[in-house]
Amino acid sequence: MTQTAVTRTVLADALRADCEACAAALPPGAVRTAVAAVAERLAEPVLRVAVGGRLNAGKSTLVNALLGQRLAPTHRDECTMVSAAFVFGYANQVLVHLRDGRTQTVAGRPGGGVPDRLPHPREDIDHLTVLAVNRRLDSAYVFVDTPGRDALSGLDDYAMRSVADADALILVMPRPGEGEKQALEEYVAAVAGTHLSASNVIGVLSRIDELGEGDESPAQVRAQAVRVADRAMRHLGPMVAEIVPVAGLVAQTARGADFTERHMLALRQIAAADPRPPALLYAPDFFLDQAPASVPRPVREELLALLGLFGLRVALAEVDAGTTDTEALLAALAAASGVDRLLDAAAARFLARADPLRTNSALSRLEAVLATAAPAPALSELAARVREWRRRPELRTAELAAVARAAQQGVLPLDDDATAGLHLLLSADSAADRLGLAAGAPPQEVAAEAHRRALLWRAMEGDVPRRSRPHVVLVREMYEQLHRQSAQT
Ligand SMILES: Nc1nc2c(ncn2[C@@H]2O[C@H](COP(=O)(O)OP(=O)(O)O)[C@@H](O)[C@H]2O)c(=O)[nH]1
Ligand SMILES: [Mg+2]
Repeated sequence: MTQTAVTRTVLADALRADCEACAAALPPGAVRTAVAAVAERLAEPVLRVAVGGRLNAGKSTLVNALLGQRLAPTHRDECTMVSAAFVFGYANQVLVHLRDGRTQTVAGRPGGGVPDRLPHPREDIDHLTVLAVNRRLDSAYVFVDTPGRDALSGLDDYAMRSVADADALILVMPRPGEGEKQALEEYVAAVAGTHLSASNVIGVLSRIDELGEGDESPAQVRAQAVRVADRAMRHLGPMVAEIVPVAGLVAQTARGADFTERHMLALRQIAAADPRPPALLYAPDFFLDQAPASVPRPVREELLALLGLFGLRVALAEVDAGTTDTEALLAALAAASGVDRLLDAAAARFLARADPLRTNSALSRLEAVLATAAPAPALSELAARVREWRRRPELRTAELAAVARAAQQGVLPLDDDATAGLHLLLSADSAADRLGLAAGAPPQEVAAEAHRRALLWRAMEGDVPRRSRPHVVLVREMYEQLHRQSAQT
């Protein structure tokens, strides 16, 4: 679970050179600034990951867990309604980017993060950049906390702008129950026409501690969460790479600095109580009332706020099993929360593929600039280069996202083998991975599998509805491209 830096930047560097050449040939103005901004971001070896989802899904809590510090506001106030990117800095400051293009610097909250009040009304603010001296931040990711406002899925127009600007998305999913299916449908609708699909979206089933009746063991809760995640995964198919269940509150505590030796001591006193009240962890009030007298009520309340009943169950089991060290306990809590698995998934699916993901989102931003700019020779040249870039199989994410959506909606009917193949094509990077072969598979094997898949999809061309045919052709062409590439090596 190490967060290595973004190291591979082959595609990003080459695209950056194209942008710089174009910017140098353009007259000063908004278009040149926009192209130069794409180049500048390509020069920063970080991956921008947006965290999206509906109000109260647990996005900000999860962002704090990922950051290992409580920088994102998780209480209800106006600041949770603005997108915020968290960036390593040597000062505790917040850059307020206004809609009129100005940027104002304000002091961060004491200890770091978004202050309670901002010097501008929310409507005037485009987004925030939160600088903090953070031990985990100077690594590979910039996490962007987004506000879900009106939409059930949380991806309304405002949130979508920061999502579309990111290289990848962590979609924090609503708890199951009423509105679950509707919210998933809304997510699929909201990302129509974007590059978002299994190639750059990881789902998180959040607040898993709230599943069930409340008296289940942590293992039972996790098992139930896996079932719910599987169900959502079957529903979303190629629109998300995978869905990881996470108990965000426990994760935030496990990776943050709020749980101290004092809390550890209290836990040990609770564990040592003999007899332990049998109903101690059945309900919050039972815990508050029945914890041993040696643990003052305010500390009981803190423990409950930091861990919830789920976290308390995990923690007490750890202490019962002999854990006495705070760091060891927090490591166990992090593992039980699911956040370690999420970080592993992000490392494998995002960080390991940072080069194509960053290049892809840069191409999208360039395409947006090119779509509105007045004609200029330097821009035509850039546009031609962008079209060339987009023919590379690892950069066809927008087209593939459309295929994924068609498959998810049943417009493109696929059998299980083709579905699994499409998922891999979207969510993997190397030719072997995209074909479901072992890493380091010999070129002949890669070529043969790519050929087999190309033939399968060619055979489907006549069978699918007419409007889905272009999708089938695209996938077939991609397999042919993989075949040609591996046959050449
Ligand atoms: N029990 C529980 N509460 C959570 C969890 N994650 C967040 N919350 C609480 O839910 C509320 C909303 O969380 P927040 O992260 O601000 O949600 P957001 O609106 O999606 O950013 C806060 O009071 C959090 O403390 C969780 O995993 N378990
Ligand atoms: Mg929030």
